[in-house]
Amino acid sequence: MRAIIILPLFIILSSGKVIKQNQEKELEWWETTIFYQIYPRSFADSDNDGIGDLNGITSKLEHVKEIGAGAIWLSPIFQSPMYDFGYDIADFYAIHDEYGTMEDFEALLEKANELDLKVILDLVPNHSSNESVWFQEALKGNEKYYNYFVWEDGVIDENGNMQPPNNWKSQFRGSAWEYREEVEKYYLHQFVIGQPDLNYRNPDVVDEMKNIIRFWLNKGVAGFRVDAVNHLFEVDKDRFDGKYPDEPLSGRLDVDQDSYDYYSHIYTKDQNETYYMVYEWRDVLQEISAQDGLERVMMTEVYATIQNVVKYFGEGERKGAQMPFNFNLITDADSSSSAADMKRAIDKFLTYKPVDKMANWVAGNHDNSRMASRYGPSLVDGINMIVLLLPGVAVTYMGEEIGMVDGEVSWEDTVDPSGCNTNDPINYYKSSRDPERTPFHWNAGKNAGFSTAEKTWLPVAQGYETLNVEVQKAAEKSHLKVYQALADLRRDDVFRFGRYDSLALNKDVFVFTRWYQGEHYLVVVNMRDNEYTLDLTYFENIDGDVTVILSSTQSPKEEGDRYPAFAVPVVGFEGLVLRHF
Ligand SMILES: *[C@@H]1O[C@H](CO)[C@@H](O)[C@H](O)[C@H]1NC(C)=O
Ligand SMILES: *[C@@H]1O[C@H](CO)[C@@H](O)[C@H](O)[C@H]1NC(C)=O
Ligand SMILES: CC(=O)N[C@H]1CO[C@H](CO)[C@@H](O)[C@@H]1O
Ligand SMILES: [Ca+2]
Ligand SMILES: [Ca+2]
Repeated sequence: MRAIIILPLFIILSSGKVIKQNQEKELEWWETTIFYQIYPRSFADSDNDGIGDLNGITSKLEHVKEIGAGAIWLSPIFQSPMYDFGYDIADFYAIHDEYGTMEDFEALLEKANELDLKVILDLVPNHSSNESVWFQEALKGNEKYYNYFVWEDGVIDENGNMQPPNNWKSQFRGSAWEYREEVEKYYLHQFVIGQPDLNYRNPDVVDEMKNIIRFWLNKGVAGFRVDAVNHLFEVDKDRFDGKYPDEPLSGRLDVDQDSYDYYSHIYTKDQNETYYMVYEWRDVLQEISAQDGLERVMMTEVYATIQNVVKYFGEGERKGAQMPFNFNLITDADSSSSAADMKRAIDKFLTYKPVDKMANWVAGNHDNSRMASRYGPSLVDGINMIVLLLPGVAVTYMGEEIGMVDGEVSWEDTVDPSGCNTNDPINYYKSSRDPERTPFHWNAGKNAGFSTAEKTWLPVAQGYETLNVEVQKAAEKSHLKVYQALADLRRDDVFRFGRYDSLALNKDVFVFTRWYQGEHYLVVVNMRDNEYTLDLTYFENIDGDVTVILSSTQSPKEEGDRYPAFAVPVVGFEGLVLRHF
């Protein structure tokens, strides 16, 4: 009976135009690479002040190369008063002094170049810093810079007190408006008070941001990850008699009125002008690429509906971002997910993305609890198998290659505004992003080899004595070794061009296949601590035996072990890459 069901499916799959296109297409450097995200404050500290820096990163680039990544993406390195740890930029054209100098950055680029690693910077276009020259000039009444920001009159309440213009809330709680006596107006800040939003309805701001992009591309960076891009535009207030309208309630009852999630952000997010802005930035990237032939990339950070996320790819002739980040492995699945949930989370992006665009896979970043904590340490290899072997670009947040977990950061040590603004010494940790930002674990030495300072900017997470790069390099089997093997496998044509199919074999076991020109692989991830014997012949063309190519750290299987495809045993949380000959 199975043959009858599967046969027509096979014909449809193997006769489609899409397949031919994929097979014939020459891939750009970014389409086959792994992007490794570095949070500069926490990677390596070269001068031992407890804060990571550029020279630290340069000294550790070999690690990035060794694990098999081809590009680094640096979280912001620009001059900043650090109210939001670099996402509040005071000078978009300068390096933050705690991180080093422009010469240090140039040295980093040179070293990266030697190692054939591309460097991507974080562009934070939505806002600048209240300590930027632009904002200071605005307060002094310099009209050019005054118009760089979004200003509005306050309203007088029944008691005669001045109140913010409307109910818009900051992503970090409280009003999104802050009063400045100097100009007797409120300015908009969708994020912290120190992050005044830039006014994208002003062509000068649009030009300035394009110049910033050109400045760094001309220095030799290969592209940008663009922060919070769906917050760029606020609604056009001329459509509302010149006053920004209140946002409606979201209906969520689990959060209070000062919380961002209490409202539905129909006027401050996902405005359609945003997409056109991104297309224009892509034009700037193309302009530089035309000079030397190297394709420059843009990745957009947008937490939005999948329909809105894929709009950043562009429309018809209008090219947009090559990688609108796919956060579904962060937002739609975790340790409580079933295999079916996992399948759905993965299929979501693949289903909505345009057929001729690449998917991308992101399981963690500096804003979300670490992958090993969300999925549980036992699933680290399994999730890395998914991220690195699915069709598309892989993104790794530093530490995922060794399975780093969230650090514990006490209320006293908490520095993230998202945690501090809760003013809640008990529940702050639910909002704080410090746990996923604790220093990188290099070895079992002082401060995990990150720094020899007495105190590091965030405490080092517990357990680093056994969970670190040095230990995992020396071990026979480790997350690091599995990761390296995956990065190698990824170079094979089957993972670059191969077709994809997946199944939830039962409530716990997720399996996908990749095949190309007679090569056929299966990736098995058991998401629970249950044992099973799997029948993999549910997949088209899988019969006879399968051979173990790679197994997770806790797996009892060895490379080369063979099993009949209709009876493959798996232990709890096991991850396997199998080959069918
Ligand atoms: C910038 O905003 C922060 C609050 O985030 C405040 O503490 C600081 O004084 C402000 N600086 C200036 C120059 O307005
Ligand atoms: C944005 O959408 C609105 C309503 O759908 C439309 O009227 C407007 O022209 C669009 N703006 C742009 C820049 O495409
Ligand atoms: C999810 C999120 O907010 N990510 C980034 C968005 O931008 C803000 C402000 O720049 C950053 O703090 C976040 O890291
Ligand atoms: Ca330092
Ligand atoms: Ca904005």
